[in-house]
Amino acid sequence: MFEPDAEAMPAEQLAALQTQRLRVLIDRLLAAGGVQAGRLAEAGVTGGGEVSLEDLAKLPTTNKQDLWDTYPFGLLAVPREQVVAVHGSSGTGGRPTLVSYTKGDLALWSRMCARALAAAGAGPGTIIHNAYGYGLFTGGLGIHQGAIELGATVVPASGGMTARQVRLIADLRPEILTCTPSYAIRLGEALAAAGLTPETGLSLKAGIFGAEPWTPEMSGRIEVMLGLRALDIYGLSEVIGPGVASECIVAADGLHVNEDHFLVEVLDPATAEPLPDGSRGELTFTTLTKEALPLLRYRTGDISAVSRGTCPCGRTLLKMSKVTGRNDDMLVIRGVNVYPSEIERVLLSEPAVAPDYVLVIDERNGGRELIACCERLTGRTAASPSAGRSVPGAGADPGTEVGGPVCPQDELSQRLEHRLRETLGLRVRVAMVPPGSVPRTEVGKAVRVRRWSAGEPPVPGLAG
Ligand code: DLL
Repeated sequence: MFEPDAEAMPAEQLAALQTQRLRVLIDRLLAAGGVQAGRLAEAGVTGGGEVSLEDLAKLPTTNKQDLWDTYPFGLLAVPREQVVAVHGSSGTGGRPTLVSYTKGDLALWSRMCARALAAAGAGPGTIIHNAYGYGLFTGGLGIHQGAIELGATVVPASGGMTARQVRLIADLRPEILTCTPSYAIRLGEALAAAGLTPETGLSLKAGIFGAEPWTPEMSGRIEVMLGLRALDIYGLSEVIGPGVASECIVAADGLHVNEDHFLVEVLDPATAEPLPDGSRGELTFTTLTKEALPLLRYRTGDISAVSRGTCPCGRTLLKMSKVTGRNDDMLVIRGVNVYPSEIERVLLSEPAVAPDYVLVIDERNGGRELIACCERLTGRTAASPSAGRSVPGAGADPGTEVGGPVCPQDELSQRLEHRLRETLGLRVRVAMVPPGSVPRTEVGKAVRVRRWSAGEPPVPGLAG
């Protein structure tokens, strides 16, 4: 553990620390004035001293709209001159969400990312290949600063230029890979094409993947392809970036939330009422110690559940389950609500299907038909199981079809269509497209859903 005193703190001590930090935060918000102070005053809160953790649900919330309304610096709780960096995300509709950091915030963020790296087994000197994009996106620089804080050796590969990344991985032999799960697949394919697989001595031991939803099925595929343990890391620009929560390599069954700094609640997305542990709802965070942009009860839109208890790794920090999607990712197809991740789970449960896919909403004839475009797995996208869970069907010679007895395309599509209808109650057309048709992520987050309203299909190889 990077900060064992905090990460393995007894529950009562943690609650006392959170209470004390919450009170200080409320005093700071009131003193800063602006939107959050106004809402606190409306709720009748005049000072932090009167607030306890039990009162949290009565306090006002914040959301992305507040950041947009006050763009770019309206929610600052420090003088503008104390901001040493800004980051953000391009966000929905092209509107950037910008967030600010003081020197103290950057130091905190580095420690949170150092915790995540240490939880994956990294330590001083461990070589970390960081393929999260560097720039306004928080992934690249967040992990970079965390690696330095830990004393590890970071390779700032950033996203894209995959051939160069293959070369760097071959030459520098990193143990840890950090990137989005969709880019891990892209990299795995490129490494395999260059003859670098777990069998030929790929050096990777753990991967820290996040920034987009990914299922356990996707995780299993990545583990087989790259011969590493695939761990999840979660975060969002508004709260700090990556490092809000991350999985440990010991248990790898949920993400430890750094709740000494980020107080977490799970709310009913419709009513905003708090939900009990174990129930899935909207993750809501209060940043207890951030200076430039402290946020009270920030509603993320991300769906997950939390559970408490001491982990075999020794951490007492509660765990959140994998984020299955965002409120606004939900597709409504002929009255059925479905998250892309639910479809992913069904598609990837079929060993003959490659791990990349794209969902097309066909709106050409005034309707809303859903088409799942998948590729058949070939030797290029397969590798023998050597670490983690084994995936049936993996391990073929390059260039051969894998996935058990070769079945015709039509039969495979029909099987998947049947399974999707059984599991989700949804009629989905499954189109098997030629290898290489599904667009690969070169940088950043995968776009899993595309609309088709007129003209050429959005996925080459997809017939009308
Ligand atoms: O994606 C921060 C990050 C960078 C996290 C690198 C992990 C690794 P934003 O660009 O602001 O920040 O996007 C935040 O991405 O609200 C979620 O919807 C989604 N997201 C982030 N991590 C995960 C994850 C970064 N592990 C938004 N699983 C969040 C599912 C994730 N979704």
